[in-house]
Amino acid sequence: MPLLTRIRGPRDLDRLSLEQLDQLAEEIRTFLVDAVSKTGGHLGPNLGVVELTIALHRVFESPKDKVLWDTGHQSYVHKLLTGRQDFSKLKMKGGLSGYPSQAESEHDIIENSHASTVLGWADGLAKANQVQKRDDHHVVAVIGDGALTGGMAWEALNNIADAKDRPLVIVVNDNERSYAPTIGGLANHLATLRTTDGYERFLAKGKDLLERTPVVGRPLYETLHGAKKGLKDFIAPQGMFEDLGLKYVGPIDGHDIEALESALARAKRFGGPVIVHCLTEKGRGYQPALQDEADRFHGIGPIHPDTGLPVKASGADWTSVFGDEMVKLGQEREDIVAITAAMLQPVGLKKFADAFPDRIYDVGIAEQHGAVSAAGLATGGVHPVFAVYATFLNRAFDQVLMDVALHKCGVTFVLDRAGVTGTDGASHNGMWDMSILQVVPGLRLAAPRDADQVRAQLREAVQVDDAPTVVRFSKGAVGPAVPAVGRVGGMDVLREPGTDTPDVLLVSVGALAPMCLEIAGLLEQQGISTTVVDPRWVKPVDEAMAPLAERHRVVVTVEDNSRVGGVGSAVAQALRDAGVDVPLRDFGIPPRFLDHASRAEVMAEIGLTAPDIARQVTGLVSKIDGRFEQSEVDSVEPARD
Ligand SMILES: Cc1ncc(C[n+]2csc(CCOP(=O)(O)OP(=O)(O)O)c2C)c(N)n1
Repeated sequence: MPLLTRIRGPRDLDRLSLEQLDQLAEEIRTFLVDAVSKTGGHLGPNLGVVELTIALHRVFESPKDKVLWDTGHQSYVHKLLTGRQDFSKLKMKGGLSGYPSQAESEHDIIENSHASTVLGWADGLAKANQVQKRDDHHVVAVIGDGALTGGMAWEALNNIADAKDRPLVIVVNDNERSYAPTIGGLANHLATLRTTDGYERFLAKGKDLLERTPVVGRPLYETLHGAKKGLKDFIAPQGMFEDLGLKYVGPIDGHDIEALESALARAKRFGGPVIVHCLTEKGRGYQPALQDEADRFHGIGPIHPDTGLPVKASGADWTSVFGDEMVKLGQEREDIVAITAAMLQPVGLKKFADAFPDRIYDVGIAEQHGAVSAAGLATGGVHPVFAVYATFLNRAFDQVLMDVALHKCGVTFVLDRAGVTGTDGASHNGMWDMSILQVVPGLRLAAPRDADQVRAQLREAVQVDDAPTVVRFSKGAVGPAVPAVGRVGGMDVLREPGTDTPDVLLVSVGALAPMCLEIAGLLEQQGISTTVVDPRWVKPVDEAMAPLAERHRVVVTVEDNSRVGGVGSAVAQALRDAGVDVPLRDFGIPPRFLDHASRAEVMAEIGLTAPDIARQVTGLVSKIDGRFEQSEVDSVEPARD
């Protein structure tokens, strides 16, 4: 009789025997492999936390107690145990989110999915419990050894440790990996803890042994126990956490439900901040994941469940174009080094790392540190290329501004997954970079439109040695080359208007070039002549932009970035500064958080499609010169599939 389908909420776990809990764990693993192989998602991390999640929900009473997940990619089991078992549309429009989601469940609290924040959240929630005297409410935060490499986690620990009487349980989910094996001194420390027979276990064993020794036994045990810290460090070097003032429990076998429950129950009773160190295995129970050296199936697309092989062969993508060019640059220039924040493979730096193992730095999930360290590297005479997802650069804004730009450091930031990414939801869209970076003095920002431009602009970027440069590109497959038909200033002309008195100047940003050409085609059908220009470097605005704009009746900008403060705003400002009064219309992402759905669905929902934009531009032209009837404007929008 299957158990999983009978679990409607965490309290249904209470009446299960240990044996049944083990059966449930097995059912959950089967479910995860079956479901996630169809939709794609974070398989490896979830396979690793099955027992841990069961134990957490038996010991704590969610939602009264707050069970918090760092990053949230490992919350699928939590979803299953809190009434969400329809995974058929995981990460798809209308289906379950790939992360915790307040809209989905009262059991979900944090949905940011940017790593290393959970301890800050836990600190705040524990303070709120204390200040409101809710003594029977608990806060438990689960953080991976990877997320623990982030500075924010340590800022929080510093605060958490300050209040000895404020209960807070921190579960370190130690699987020794971020995507790849976790790096650094902290990882080494955890490894020492992992391999040492825990102090608690030593004491238990010792007590047992000594108590069986008449006369000297008991007093000796007491003396040993009294010696406490020195002895503890001798037996199990848990010093770092305990020195901070945090009770340390562990290491615990993270796949032994009974041991987990016992440790968590003790931690819950403790009455102060306590760390429960759990050892888990990423990809547990699924051979293809366990055999995947790169990342244990951290995040996958649809796969054949029996083999773990992808259903669709992946074509050339933006990331690999960048990765291959980096290897060439590395061969040509010994001063080029690369940085990743715990995402070597996803950002395309694996080949570079293999070719130049002494010139790659994995800094951990530490984007801020990565940026400052890059400033140091540049000041020291080399040229760092820091490859990072666009959304995660948000973390390092101040460092880009105050360390890299203010110090005129030649650092190149390569922003992968820029623009709408879709299925990972609000937090993963790279839709802020071109706004926040606009304000950075001296920074130059490139938005390549195709693979050739990625290569060319990366090369241009690493030539700049006295200012930050940024190259941003999209997620997924890179389309065919979009050839230039001319050049104005530093800008590529992608389409000439075919008249000396053109109507529209369409400024296309990055990967949206094919869509912009389609818009121009639709406009032409309406008799609206259009120049399409790709500025290539969108910051600073090219000096040729204003004179070019002046020759048109309307300027239209199209970007996959927030409309607020993005390229459109910058172009508008440049035109104003130059005294050019041509009306400008800027198309981009509205300033709101976007629900998860496919990229195409999101783009359609926010009106970033060729027909939508063409229709609006037709309306605008019509308003300016009264050329069209409303029915003609409406007709620009062909029926959608
Ligand atoms: C600020 C930030 N940088 C990078 C990432 C991408 N990322 C998601 S999960 C992950 C690894 C997390 O490792 P760990 O915390 O140990 O969890 P595990 O997947 O091993 O369970 C990374 C780097 C992120 N979510 N947030």
